[in-house]
Amino acid sequence: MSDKSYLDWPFLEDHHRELAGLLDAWTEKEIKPFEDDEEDVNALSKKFVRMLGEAGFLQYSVPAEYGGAHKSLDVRSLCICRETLARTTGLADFAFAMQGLGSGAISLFGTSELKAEYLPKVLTGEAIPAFALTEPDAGSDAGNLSSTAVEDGDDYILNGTKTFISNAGIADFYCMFVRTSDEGARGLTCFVLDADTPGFELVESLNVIAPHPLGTIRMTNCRVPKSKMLGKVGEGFKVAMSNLDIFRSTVGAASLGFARRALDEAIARTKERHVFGQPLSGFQFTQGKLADMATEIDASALLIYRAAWTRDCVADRVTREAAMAKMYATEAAQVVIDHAVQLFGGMGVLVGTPVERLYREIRAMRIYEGTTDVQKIVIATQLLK
Ligand code: COS
Repeated sequence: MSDKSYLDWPFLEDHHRELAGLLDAWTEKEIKPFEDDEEDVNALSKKFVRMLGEAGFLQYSVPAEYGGAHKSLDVRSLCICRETLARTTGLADFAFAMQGLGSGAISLFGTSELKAEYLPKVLTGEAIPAFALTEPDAGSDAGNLSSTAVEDGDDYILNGTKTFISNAGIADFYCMFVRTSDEGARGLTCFVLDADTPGFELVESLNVIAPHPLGTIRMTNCRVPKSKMLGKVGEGFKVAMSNLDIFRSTVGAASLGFARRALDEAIARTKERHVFGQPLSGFQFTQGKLADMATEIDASALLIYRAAWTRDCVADRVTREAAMAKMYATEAAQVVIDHAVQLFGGMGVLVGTPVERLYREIRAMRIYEGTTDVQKIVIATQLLK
């Protein structure tokens, strides 16, 4: 059983503690039976979205005016949900996270009409959203993307290709970032594009080491009304980065969930495994590893809940704090999980064991929503301003 003492930290309130307990019990009962299932991730992810919606946990993905639990997105609740789900399965965490990240641009920048049209369906799990920023030639350098939107009367005509898009193929709508002028990062604009818009297509699904719904999509002369714009013309980069400022801390939280699970598994294994006449846990080499793992976990949690609390209670702009939390927690979790694999020996690389799954799950976290290298640039940019 994971250490829960962090729930008493002053960053959290009683309703967070209550949520952690409720979701933990629900996950154990409802999600755990699917822990090893990697067969049809698109179908399973959709199922998880429905289940999370029916159980009421998607109320953390939208603001209160549209059925959510809090006036605005509460980052501490999002972190608790991701950390709790990730301890059991990365796919359930993914399904939860994408409801918030995919619709975050609407929650933050949408008109009241757009919020009323999309957010209630995100809350119930009836609609699946996606965040479409990355392109074949613009990943880390997101401000350099080349998909276009050209004004045509009351509409814009969108063209271009996006890749590594989570929920590609199963999403009902996409918050789509496109270029409306040549002014670099200041020339981007965001639109909501419905998946059934003529000219929109899934090009291919992408299969990655920890499978989840992911793919490449293409827009060919997709007509979108101006009323579906999020923010103003030229504000697309700001819309994307403000969204990431909220969700980057939660990527850290999911990694923290993976790391906590790895430590739990390692403690149980080293107590029960006997070598040279005593439990593995009796050796100081083992104890040193366990101590390092626990310390990295607490350090990550402190940075994550500091960033989340700052966003919820102190400041709108948490670019530095969120980048630090994401960078530290994802890198630390990779090391923690690697230690767990080593302590398991041969069993640690056997396909289907929990630590083997965690080893695959954690790798992408150091890349998506901004690589560790991008987080360093973001932090340094803030320091040097
Ligand atoms: N929140 C709100 N607005 C932001 C923002 C944030 N976190 N980051 C940038 N912006 C705004 C800037 O303030 C600027 O707006 P103004 O013209 O009104 O000042 C606009 O977006 C363009 O940003 P610019 O690139 O000029 O920003 P900076 O000089 O502040 O930052 C870096 C430079 C490299 C740090 C920035 O381009 C960046 O964050 N790049 C990383 C992109 C990224 O995360 N890639 C991975 C995507 S993973 S899906």
